[in-house]
Amino acid sequence: MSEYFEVYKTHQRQPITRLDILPLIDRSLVDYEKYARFIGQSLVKNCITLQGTRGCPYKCAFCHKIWPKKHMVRSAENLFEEINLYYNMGIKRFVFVDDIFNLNVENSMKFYRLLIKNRLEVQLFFPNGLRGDLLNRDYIDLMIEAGTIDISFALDTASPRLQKLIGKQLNIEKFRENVRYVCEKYPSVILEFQVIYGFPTETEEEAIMSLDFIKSLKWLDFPYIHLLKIFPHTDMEKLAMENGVSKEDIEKSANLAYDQLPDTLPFNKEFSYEYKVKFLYEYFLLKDRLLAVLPHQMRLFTESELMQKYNSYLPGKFECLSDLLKVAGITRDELNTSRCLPGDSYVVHGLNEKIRNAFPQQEPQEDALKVLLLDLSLFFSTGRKVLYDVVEQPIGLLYLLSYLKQVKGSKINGKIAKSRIDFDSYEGLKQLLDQFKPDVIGIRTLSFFKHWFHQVVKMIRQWGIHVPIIAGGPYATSEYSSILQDVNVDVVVMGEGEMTFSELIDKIMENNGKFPGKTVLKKIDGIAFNQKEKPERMGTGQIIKDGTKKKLSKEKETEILYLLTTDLEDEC
Ligand code: B12
Ligand code: SF4
Repeated sequence: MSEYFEVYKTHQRQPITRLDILPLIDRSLVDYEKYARFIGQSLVKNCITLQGTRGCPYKCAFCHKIWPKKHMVRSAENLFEEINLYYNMGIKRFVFVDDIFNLNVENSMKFYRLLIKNRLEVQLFFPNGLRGDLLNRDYIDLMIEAGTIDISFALDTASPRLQKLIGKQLNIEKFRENVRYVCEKYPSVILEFQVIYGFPTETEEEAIMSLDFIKSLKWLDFPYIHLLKIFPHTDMEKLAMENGVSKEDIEKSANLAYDQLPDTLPFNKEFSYEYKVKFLYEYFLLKDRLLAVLPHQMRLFTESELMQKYNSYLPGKFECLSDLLKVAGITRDELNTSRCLPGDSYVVHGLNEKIRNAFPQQEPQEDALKVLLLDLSLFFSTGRKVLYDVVEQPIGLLYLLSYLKQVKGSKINGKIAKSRIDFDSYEGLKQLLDQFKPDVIGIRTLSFFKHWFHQVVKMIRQWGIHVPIIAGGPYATSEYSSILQDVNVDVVVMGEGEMTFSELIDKIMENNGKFPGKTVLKKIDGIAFNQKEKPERMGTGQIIKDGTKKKLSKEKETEILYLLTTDLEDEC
């Protein structure tokens, strides 16, 4: 380990147990009309994404467990209040990012009843999973009566042995009964389904069991077979290594696209290829299946939404529904319906203004601390094409800034910017930074984008910006000690961010806008930092010494920008 590197991790921060104390997030902090052009995880545009619960008591080995073990919920009334606010603005579609929204049965049922009692004609989406074995028929009936039109069920594996091995412990029979019930009684509900392929020690028979499980369900709309990706610092990494997978293969697999076969799989390439072909031809592309599911999908979604979904789901590129039908060998006449939902359905005109009216702004003071929050969890539109390429609203950053504004008021001038949406190139990011001139930068990303994250922070430094950089969110939480080897990152916030980030900002303000010293940092729960003195920051042509910035000439800056941009586009 380098003589310049020693991580100091402070005490773990206690989770917020009553989520209702958090303010309703101030969505006027982002340009919602820009998001209306894209679908998110839910497959619809013109929606509002919410988080209803935090924390999870389960122990799935592949999970990053960025939230605490205890499951915390927003009360039914608090959720209803937020939904009602947007419903009155004309929004009808609401998406939950939760993994296990239904774990607290009582509160979630109360929430559905509130929607029904108040006659809110909403559409609810649960694209990230409900725990399928915890449902029962009454619960399912109620959630669908309340407006649920999309549910994702995560089976992961149909093998009881593997269920045990990966710590998921799903009651497979109960799960099967519930998914079947939805398929049969509510064929118009869009069903997504998650299976993982390639667990350590998984046998070919076990993999086939999962495929057969899918094939037994008539019909699933979007069944996913994810190739197992083994992420560092997860229990899956330990499990894989205990079962003979080498560290080297794990590291090599990290940079593969989601459709490339990693060497960590316990199967040979032929089997994997046949498996994929079977899945496609014996299920996904079956004419009967498509003829059954497409009319429902077309009734619920616009053509543009459907095409964005199919393009994020399959590696190909469909311009319009006819392309998809051609691949499936289906004519328009064979479908019971000829048109998708009209393109302007669910559009709310003047949404930004309506949101602004609901969240009146306090003008920041002239000397307010400028806090820029960047979400780097989407490559630029010119970058590498990846599966699951959907545009999610940056609700993590909205939570941070809404809370900060609540406690600091006009002393904060905050801005949120998301890659591809608010800046779609390195030049765009540079412009944004030049205009806003932040005093502090906070960044969120997923481990999947880590190389890009480090390139971006390096560039920020090379542009001569030496304000504190605080990393938070999924990548920072799961890999805090690797992230801190990057001299450009000052501190990492782990897990839930509101209280920790706000305390850090407090200390920066108390220190006249400068980053606090190590003695102060050590008293802030929930962070990690490098406690060794760093070497001088090495930006191209730019060195920071004792806080004195040397300015680059304009020509040099443009030259560096050009070099870095060409370099980086190869990376992504
Ligand atoms: C929505 C979602 C997606 C969406 C959108 C992702 C995106 N662009 O952000 C989609 C479907 C695209 C997606 C994809 C994937 N996802 Co995902 N996803 C989620 C999910 C369900 C919700 C995220 C969310 O909005 N949370 C709610 C908000 C409020 O939380 P938050 O953003 O984390 O913010 C809080 C804190 O983290 C912190 N914080 C956040 N940012 C910052 C910044 C600063 C400066 C600070 C101080 C604090 C801070 O404070 C916030 C408030 O407390 C999470 C699980 C979860 N329940 O969080 C997984 C999760 C983020 N995904 C995960 C993974 C692994 C993936 C995939 C790689 C899946 C795969 N097949 O392997 C793919 C990535 C592929 C791709 N092309 O992007 C992991 C990430 C682990 C990691 N280390 O990166 C998670 C945590 C699931 C898990 N438990 O393992 N995902
Ligand atoms: S994958 Fe979902 S259910 Fe499993 S431990 Fe993670 S958050 Fe919990």
